[in-house]
Amino acid sequence: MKELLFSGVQPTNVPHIGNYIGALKQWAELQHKHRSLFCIVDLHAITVPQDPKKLRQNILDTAAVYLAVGLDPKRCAIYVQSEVPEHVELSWILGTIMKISELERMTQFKDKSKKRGENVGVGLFTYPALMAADILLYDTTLVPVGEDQMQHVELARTIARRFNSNFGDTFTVPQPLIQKVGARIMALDDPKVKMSKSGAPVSFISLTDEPDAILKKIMRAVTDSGKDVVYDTVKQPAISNLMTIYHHATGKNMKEIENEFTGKGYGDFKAALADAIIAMLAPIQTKLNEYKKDPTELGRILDAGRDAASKLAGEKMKIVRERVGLGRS
Ligand code: ATP
Ligand code: LTN
Repeated sequence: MKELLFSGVQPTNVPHIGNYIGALKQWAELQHKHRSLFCIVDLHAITVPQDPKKLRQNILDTAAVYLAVGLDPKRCAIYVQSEVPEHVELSWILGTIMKISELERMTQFKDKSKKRGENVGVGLFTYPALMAADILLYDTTLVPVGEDQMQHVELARTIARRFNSNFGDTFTVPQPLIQKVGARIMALDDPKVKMSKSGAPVSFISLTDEPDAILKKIMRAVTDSGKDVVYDTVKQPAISNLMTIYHHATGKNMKEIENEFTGKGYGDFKAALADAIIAMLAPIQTKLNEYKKDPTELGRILDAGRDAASKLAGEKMKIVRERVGLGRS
């Protein structure tokens, strides 16, 4: 089967090295192998309150990040979710065959709603229906995401099968694609929680952090009670997390990293890690500044992406409406 790749990032803040290692880095590699759509999921972003002005800016900045990490608009479509309204239409339809109990099981909903207390909108609950729509609308075969999104992709698979069995074969059942190492980068200040854009600034390194800030954050990062640079995610979760970042920044495997720091302490390792992150981000930051200076080019790329996605989405929705019996023939 011809593969089609779909993925997205929420324009909630500047992406961090967890987003890069878990998702964006593999997108840049995969676009060379498969047809790809990369979406800026602004409708998902508003499932928690956003400042409208900042949201608009974040949408453009996220597009610039996509380009800066190496996405090539000649190889893939880059576009804004809300500019292709079929996502919302399909989301509504899929929501009618999703079970409340399925949505109640979603870890992201449980975590985010716990943090927000009473102030939880229905959109945060039905978020997975929109994500399933994003994926199924294009007959996506592969969804490259971080580990935290696995459960949502699983639910999209379940819903594709359910729709196909209720209404006849309509949707391709997608596969998640997860990095072997680095699918879940943990917060620098707490190796028990995932690095997140909505966490405290000391908990993540954003793709736009300056060298000084990177050094400070890495030096302050929590470590384990031991002192050896050894990869053991159970006994040494904090250092193993930092080693995972080092692995992605340098290309060295865990054995090579352990050998490099035998007889040296966490201090030496952290200094080398900060240097490696600074070097990994430098070319991305240079490109990012160039794209941010050229909003016209950015607009042209997003227009072309929207047109390509709209064409596919329009064709698919015609079939879906007919299968469900909506409207008139
Ligand atoms: P927010 O805090 O606003 O929910 P987030 O940091 O979780 O943001 P998303 O926009 O939800 O980021 O995720 C974008 C992509 O990055 C997804 O594929 C997600 O799985 C991946 N990702 C997010 N956090 C991490 C992480 N800590 N490690 C690896 N991948 C991650
Ligand atoms: N829910 C994802 C973002 C997202 C996505 C998607 C990822 C929305 N739609 C479709 C892959 C495929 C997140 O929070 N990271």
